Amino acid sequence: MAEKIKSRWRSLPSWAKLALIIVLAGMLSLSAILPNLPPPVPQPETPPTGTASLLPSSSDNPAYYGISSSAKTDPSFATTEFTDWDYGAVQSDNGKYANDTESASNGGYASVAHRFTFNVSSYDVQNFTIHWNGYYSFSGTGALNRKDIMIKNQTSGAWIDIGDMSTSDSDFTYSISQEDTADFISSSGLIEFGVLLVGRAQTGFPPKSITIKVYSDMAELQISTGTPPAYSALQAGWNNFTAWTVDVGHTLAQVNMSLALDNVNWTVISLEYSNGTRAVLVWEQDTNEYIGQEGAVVESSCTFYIHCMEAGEWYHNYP
Ligand SMILES: [Ca+2]
Ligand SMILES: [Ca+2]
Repeated sequence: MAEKIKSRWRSLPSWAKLALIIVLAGMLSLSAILPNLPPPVPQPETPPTGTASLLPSSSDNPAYYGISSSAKTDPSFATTEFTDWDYGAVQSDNGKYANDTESASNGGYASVAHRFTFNVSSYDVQNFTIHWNGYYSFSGTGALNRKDIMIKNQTSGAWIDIGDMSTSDSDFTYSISQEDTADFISSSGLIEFGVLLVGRAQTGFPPKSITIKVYSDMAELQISTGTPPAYSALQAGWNNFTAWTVDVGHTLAQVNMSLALDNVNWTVISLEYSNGTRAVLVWEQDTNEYIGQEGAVVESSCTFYIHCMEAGEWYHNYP
């Protein structure tokens, strides 16, 4: 019986095979044509790739302020969380500032800091750039000891001075290279930077005093995330996965050419559109030709179902 069907199939002209496949694909679900097509299997989620901009928020990326009457050397004493108003202020560079003040007199010190933490534990961080916008002010009689922008090396625990705040509202960015990135992410997935202002009032009579103030207009962490996988690992049997961006706009005939470049031994390609319709290409073992909907175009939300005779790697290169 099977042999009979096979020989009848062979005797059909290509246009008839094509018509039959299209009709069947249209009328029946694909599993009816191809009984061994498995239900869609969720693929392991790949980490988000591209870029992301993280902003301070109470829930994910908490920020803190600190004021002290001693001479601090880094922003770690900033442990009081920002108010809701402060969080709102530092979301954008718009002249609304999270600001904190400290005063000192007669030889005393004043320190003010803002500390920003960003949780990147759900990202595959390749490298990142910190962005701070703001300024400081100093008034009175005395000396300014520090006006530093600092980042914490989470491996050594040391805060590193990476720049200075200025007295006029200005932008500051600083990038960490890919080779150093791991040192700046804590075991719990935090990247931390901050600003520190330290001054000392002059001694003398009558007593001298100073007032120092930090203004943060915006704080942001820009990250480059993940590298996309280089190829789709195909197993013998059925494989299903979402079409890659590079596949979009190509026809199934071009998909076949791309698979051929990588010597992928496939027998059926089914392309499922978001509305549930499918296009099919079948490799004809007897004639070494494909038949089916070669003109069907891959769309961004398409799912590929590819049946392979053996394992292979598809690099999605299009000649
Ligand atoms: Ca500004
Ligand atoms: Ca602002």
